Amino acid sequence: MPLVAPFRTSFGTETERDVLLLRVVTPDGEGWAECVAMSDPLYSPEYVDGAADVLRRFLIPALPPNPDAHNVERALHPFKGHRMAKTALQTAVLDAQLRAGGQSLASFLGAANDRVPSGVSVGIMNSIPELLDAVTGYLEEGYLRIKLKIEPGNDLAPVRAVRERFGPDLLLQVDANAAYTLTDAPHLAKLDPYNLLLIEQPLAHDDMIQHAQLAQKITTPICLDESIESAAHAAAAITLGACSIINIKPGRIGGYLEARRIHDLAQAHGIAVWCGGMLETGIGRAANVALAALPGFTLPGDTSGSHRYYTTDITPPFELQDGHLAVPTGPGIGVEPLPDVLDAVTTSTEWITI
Ligand code: OSB
Ligand code: MG
Repeated sequence: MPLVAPFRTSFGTETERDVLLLRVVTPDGEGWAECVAMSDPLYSPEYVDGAADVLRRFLIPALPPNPDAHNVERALHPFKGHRMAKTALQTAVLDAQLRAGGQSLASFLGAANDRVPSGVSVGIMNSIPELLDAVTGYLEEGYLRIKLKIEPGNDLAPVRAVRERFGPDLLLQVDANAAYTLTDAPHLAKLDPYNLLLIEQPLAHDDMIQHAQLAQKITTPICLDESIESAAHAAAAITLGACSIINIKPGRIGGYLEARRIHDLAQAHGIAVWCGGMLETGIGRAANVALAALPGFTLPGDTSGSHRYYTTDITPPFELQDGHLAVPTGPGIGVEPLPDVLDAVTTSTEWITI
């Protein structure tokens, strides 16, 4: 699916997404989920064709006879890694289970809100004027928080320009996608005066100790994304002081059950969480918006409207109302693909019977 505009991060430029959707048909009904793996293993070791392979070869054949989210999680546990593939399978089963029982995912997870505040993740631009135009457009649409992607050489100047143009009240944060090392601490400290909400994943995903050391050297709160692959990682990060905020992406950590565990753990420790994104279609977005409605999600997420990503989404589009997205109320994830749109963008289909 083509993106409305190229999305550049410190790890690469995306112009389209190769989306893997799962449709699970059980005796009780059917469910949908989206795998967030990208085409290339640049954000994480997973990639979409690898996810399809591990699903086909190992994960789907391991499904228990009467699958539900909990027994699927247990059945997939022996397989190391591949959390994006596992999330898709567990979520499709959970959607089927909830649809059969007439319960929404938001209600199942323990949502406290019927709408969630929307932030937007702004890619690295070719020039500052281009960046200021993009941010202006998003603020006019009502986005409540701006996240700037940064990388060495594209950090202080864009942050300064956006802060100067839009003033001290703008909720502003940055995401480095692991582009720095601890030796950059004095440089990253130059972001301190700009009063950022947080800096997301400044160092490598396995630099947990180094993040704790960086936290002693800068005043901007550190938020971890790539480093948090499980609730156990979240517990380690909190204990070490490696972060004071966590970006929860269900796809990265193996599912919505584990996402809820991280939420509960963080809440118990006074750590703020927010819901990240992976440029999802409406299928993945619906589930993320349900999660973001839990009470510990106290910061706006990368839960943007469908048109920030796609001209034509495969579900009815999520649209901003006063800077918020409504939490779906229907059974399961509450949305389904529009058959005609889905057909038009489908490049291949495979049925696997077990
Ligand atoms: O690091 O949060 C990230 C997109 C793809 C991969 C990684 C990231 C992102 C984003 C965009 O920042 C989030 C979104 O709007 O879906
Ligand atoms: Mg990130």
